[in-house]
Amino acid sequence: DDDLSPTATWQVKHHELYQRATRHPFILAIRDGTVDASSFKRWLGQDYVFVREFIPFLSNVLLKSWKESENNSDLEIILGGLAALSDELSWFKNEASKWGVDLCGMTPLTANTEYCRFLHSFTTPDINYTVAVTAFWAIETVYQESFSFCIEGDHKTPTELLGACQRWGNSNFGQYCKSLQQIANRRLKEAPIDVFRKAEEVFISVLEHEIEFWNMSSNE
Ligand code: HMH
Repeated sequence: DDDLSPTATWQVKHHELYQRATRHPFILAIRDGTVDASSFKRWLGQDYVFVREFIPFLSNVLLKSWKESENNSDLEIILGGLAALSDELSWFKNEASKWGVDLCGMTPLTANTEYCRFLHSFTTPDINYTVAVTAFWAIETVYQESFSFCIEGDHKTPTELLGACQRWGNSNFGQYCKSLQQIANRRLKEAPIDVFRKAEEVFISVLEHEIEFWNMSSNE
Protein backbone atom coordinates (compact mmCIF):
# COMPACT_ATOMS: atom_id res chain seq x y z
CA ASP A 1 0.00 0.00 0.00
CA ASP A 2 1.85 3.09 -1.27
CA ASP A 3 -0.97 5.51 -0.46
CA LEU A 4 -0.37 8.08 2.22
CA SER A 5 -2.32 7.44 5.42
CA PRO A 6 -5.22 9.81 6.17
CA THR A 7 -3.24 11.71 8.82
CA ALA A 8 -0.13 11.96 6.59
CA THR A 9 -2.35 13.27 3.78
CA TRP A 10 -3.64 16.03 6.07
CA GLN A 11 -0.10 16.91 7.15
CA VAL A 12 0.70 17.55 3.48
CA LYS A 13 -2.63 19.16 2.57
CA HIS A 14 -2.45 21.59 5.50
CA HIS A 15 1.30 21.97 5.34
CA GLU A 16 1.42 25.72 5.80
CA LEU A 17 -0.71 25.60 8.96
CA TYR A 18 1.23 22.58 10.18
CA GLN A 19 4.52 24.46 9.81
CA ARG A 20 3.11 27.48 11.65
CA ALA A 21 2.24 25.17 14.55
CA THR A 22 5.47 23.14 14.64
CA ARG A 23 7.99 25.85 13.61
CA HIS A 24 6.54 28.75 15.55
CA PRO A 25 8.74 31.81 16.30
CA PHE A 26 8.66 30.84 20.01
CA ILE A 27 10.14 27.43 19.17
CA LEU A 28 12.64 28.94 16.72
CA ALA A 29 13.71 31.37 19.45
CA ILE A 30 14.31 28.48 21.86
CA ARG A 31 16.34 26.68 19.20
CA ASP A 32 18.51 29.68 18.32
CA GLY A 33 18.95 30.65 21.96
CA THR A 34 17.27 34.06 21.72
CA VAL A 35 14.11 33.27 23.70
CA ASP A 36 13.62 35.47 26.74
CA ALA A 37 13.06 34.03 30.19
CA SER A 38 9.73 35.82 30.61
CA SER A 39 8.29 34.07 27.52
CA PHE A 40 9.44 30.68 28.71
CA LYS A 41 8.00 31.31 32.18
CA ARG A 42 4.68 32.40 30.71
CA TRP A 43 4.57 29.25 28.60
CA LEU A 44 5.46 27.12 31.65
CA GLY A 45 2.70 28.48 33.86
CA GLN A 46 0.08 28.39 31.13
CA ASP A 47 1.00 24.88 30.02
CA TYR A 48 0.66 23.61 33.59
CA VAL A 49 -2.94 24.85 33.53
CA PHE A 50 -3.42 23.23 30.12
CA VAL A 51 -2.03 19.85 31.21
CA ARG A 52 -4.37 19.79 34.21
CA GLU A 53 -7.30 20.32 31.83
CA PHE A 54 -5.86 17.69 29.51
CA ILE A 55 -6.40 15.00 32.20
CA PRO A 56 -10.22 14.92 31.96
CA PHE A 57 -9.94 15.16 28.15
CA LEU A 58 -7.66 12.14 27.99
CA SER A 59 -9.69 10.21 30.58
CA ASN A 60 -12.61 10.64 28.24
CA VAL A 61 -10.61 9.42 25.22
CA LEU A 62 -9.73 6.38 27.35
CA LEU A 63 -13.40 5.83 28.14
CA LYS A 64 -14.39 6.11 24.48
CA SER A 65 -11.64 3.66 23.59
CA TRP A 66 -12.93 1.17 26.16
CA LYS A 67 -16.46 1.52 24.79
CA GLU A 68 -15.82 1.77 21.06
CA SER A 69 -12.47 0.28 20.09
CA GLU A 70 -12.32 -3.08 18.35
CA ASN A 71 -8.60 -3.29 19.13
CA ASN A 72 -7.49 -4.29 22.63
CA SER A 73 -4.13 -2.55 22.51
CA ASP A 74 -5.64 0.95 22.09
CA LEU A 75 -6.77 1.03 25.71
CA GLU A 76 -3.29 0.24 27.02
CA ILE A 77 -1.60 2.76 24.72
CA ILE A 78 -3.94 5.53 25.84
CA LEU A 79 -3.63 4.48 29.49
CA GLY A 80 0.14 4.87 29.14
CA GLY A 81 -0.35 8.46 28.01
CA LEU A 82 -2.72 9.19 30.88
CA ALA A 83 -0.38 7.63 33.44
CA ALA A 84 2.53 9.75 32.14
CA LEU A 85 0.62 12.93 33.04
CA SER A 86 1.21 12.24 36.71
CA ASP A 87 4.97 12.52 36.24
CA GLU A 88 4.41 15.47 33.93
CA LEU A 89 2.60 17.47 36.62
CA SER A 90 5.50 16.80 39.01
CA TRP A 91 7.88 18.02 36.32
CA PHE A 92 5.89 21.26 35.95
CA LYS A 93 5.92 21.86 39.72
CA ASN A 94 9.64 21.23 39.94
CA GLU A 95 10.40 23.38 36.90
CA ALA A 96 8.14 26.18 38.16
CA SER A 97 9.98 26.33 41.48
CA LYS A 98 13.33 26.52 39.62
CA TRP A 99 12.07 29.48 37.58
CA GLY A 100 10.18 31.15 40.41
CA VAL A 101 6.79 30.71 38.74
CA ASP A 102 3.84 30.54 41.15
CA LEU A 103 1.51 27.84 39.84
CA CYS A 104 -1.11 28.26 42.56
CA GLY A 105 -2.10 31.73 41.45
CA MET A 106 -2.02 30.81 37.77
CA THR A 107 -4.98 32.06 35.75
CA PRO A 108 -5.38 30.95 32.15
CA LEU A 109 -4.97 33.59 29.43
CA THR A 110 -7.55 33.83 26.63
CA ALA A 111 -5.88 31.47 24.13
CA ASN A 112 -5.49 28.88 26.87
CA THR A 113 -9.11 29.21 28.03
CA GLU A 114 -10.28 28.76 24.45
CA TYR A 115 -8.10 25.71 23.90
CA CYS A 116 -9.35 24.17 27.14
CA ARG A 117 -12.95 24.86 26.12
CA PHE A 118 -12.22 23.06 22.85
CA LEU A 119 -10.83 20.08 24.81
CA HIS A 120 -13.95 19.90 26.94
CA SER A 121 -16.15 19.85 23.84
CA PHE A 122 -14.84 16.31 23.21
CA THR A 123 -16.28 14.85 26.37
CA THR A 124 -19.86 14.75 25.06
CA PRO A 125 -21.09 11.34 23.79
CA ASP A 126 -21.79 12.68 20.26
CA ILE A 127 -18.03 12.93 19.65
CA ASN A 128 -16.86 9.48 18.72
CA TYR A 129 -13.63 7.70 19.51
CA THR A 130 -12.12 8.17 16.04
CA VAL A 131 -12.46 11.95 16.22
CA ALA A 132 -11.23 12.13 19.83
CA VAL A 133 -8.17 9.94 19.27
CA THR A 134 -7.28 11.99 16.17
CA ALA A 135 -7.34 15.12 18.35
CA PHE A 136 -5.14 13.41 20.94
CA TRP A 137 -2.63 12.39 18.26
CA ALA A 138 -2.52 15.92 16.79
CA ILE A 139 -2.10 17.64 20.18
CA GLU A 140 0.82 15.41 21.17
CA THR A 141 2.43 15.49 17.74
CA VAL A 142 2.63 19.30 17.57
CA TYR A 143 4.63 19.28 20.81
CA GLN A 144 6.77 16.36 19.70
CA GLU A 145 7.65 17.94 16.35
CA SER A 146 8.21 21.37 17.89
CA PHE A 147 10.46 20.37 20.76
CA SER A 148 12.40 17.68 18.89
CA PHE A 149 13.42 20.44 16.45
CA CYS A 150 15.02 22.29 19.41
CA ILE A 151 17.32 19.38 20.22
CA GLU A 152 18.26 18.17 16.75
CA GLY A 153 20.97 19.31 14.34
CA ASP A 154 22.82 22.54 14.88
CA HIS A 155 20.74 23.96 17.74
CA LYS A 156 21.70 26.63 20.27
CA THR A 157 19.00 25.77 22.79
CA PRO A 158 19.99 27.15 26.22
CA THR A 159 21.01 24.40 28.66
CA GLU A 160 18.29 25.35 31.14
CA LEU A 161 15.63 24.71 28.47
CA LEU A 162 16.92 21.32 27.36
CA GLY A 163 14.85 19.49 29.98
CA ALA A 164 11.61 20.88 28.59
CA CYS A 165 12.66 20.15 25.01
CA GLN A 166 13.67 16.58 25.85
CA ARG A 167 10.42 15.93 27.69
CA TRP A 168 8.44 16.18 24.44
CA GLY A 169 11.24 15.93 21.91
CA ASN A 170 12.70 12.59 22.94
CA SER A 171 12.45 9.64 20.56
CA ASN A 172 10.36 7.50 22.93
CA PHE A 173 7.71 10.16 22.89
CA GLY A 174 8.15 10.26 19.11
CA GLN A 175 7.39 6.53 19.01
CA TYR A 176 4.40 7.08 21.25
CA CYS A 177 3.03 9.67 18.80
CA LYS A 178 3.56 7.18 15.96
CA SER A 179 1.50 4.58 17.80
CA LEU A 180 -1.29 7.15 18.27
CA GLN A 181 -1.05 7.96 14.57
CA GLN A 182 -1.49 4.29 13.72
CA ILE A 183 -4.60 4.09 15.88
CA ALA A 184 -6.04 7.21 14.23
CA ASN A 185 -5.26 5.92 10.74
CA ARG A 186 -6.73 2.49 11.40
CA ARG A 187 -9.97 4.09 12.58
CA LEU A 188 -10.06 6.76 9.85
CA LYS A 189 -9.72 4.17 7.09
CA GLU A 190 -12.94 2.52 8.31
CA ALA A 191 -14.75 5.71 9.24
CA PRO A 192 -17.95 6.99 7.63
CA ILE A 193 -17.41 10.17 5.62
CA ASP A 194 -18.99 12.50 8.21
CA VAL A 195 -16.65 11.18 10.92
CA PHE A 196 -13.68 11.49 8.56
CA ARG A 197 -14.56 15.10 7.77
CA LYS A 198 -15.11 15.95 11.42
CA ALA A 199 -11.67 14.47 12.25
CA GLU A 200 -10.01 16.60 9.58
CA GLU A 201 -11.75 19.71 10.95
CA VAL A 202 -10.51 18.79 14.41
CA PHE A 203 -6.96 18.36 13.11
CA ILE A 204 -7.10 21.89 11.67
CA SER A 205 -8.58 23.30 14.88
CA VAL A 206 -5.82 21.71 16.98
CA LEU A 207 -3.19 23.37 14.79
CA GLU A 208 -4.93 26.73 15.11
CA HIS A 209 -5.20 26.41 18.90
CA GLU A 210 -1.55 25.40 19.15
CA ILE A 211 -0.48 28.46 17.12
CA GLU A 212 -2.51 30.74 19.41
CA PHE A 213 -1.00 29.00 22.44
CA TRP A 214 2.54 29.68 21.21
CA ASN A 215 1.55 33.27 20.33
CA MET A 216 0.38 33.75 23.91
CA SER A 217 3.78 32.60 25.17
CA SER A 218 5.90 34.80 22.95
CA ASN A 219 3.87 38.03 23.14
CA GLU A 220 3.82 40.53 26.00
C1 HMH B 1 -0.68 23.45 24.53
N1 HMH B 1 -0.27 21.26 23.55
C2 HMH B 1 -0.14 22.07 24.62
N2 HMH B 1 0.44 21.64 25.74
C3 HMH B 1 0.91 20.38 25.84
N3 HMH B 1 1.51 19.98 26.99
C4 HMH B 1 0.80 19.51 24.73
C5 HMH B 1 0.19 20.00 23.60
C6 HMH B 1 1.34 18.11 24.75
O1 HMH B 1 0.87 17.36 25.79
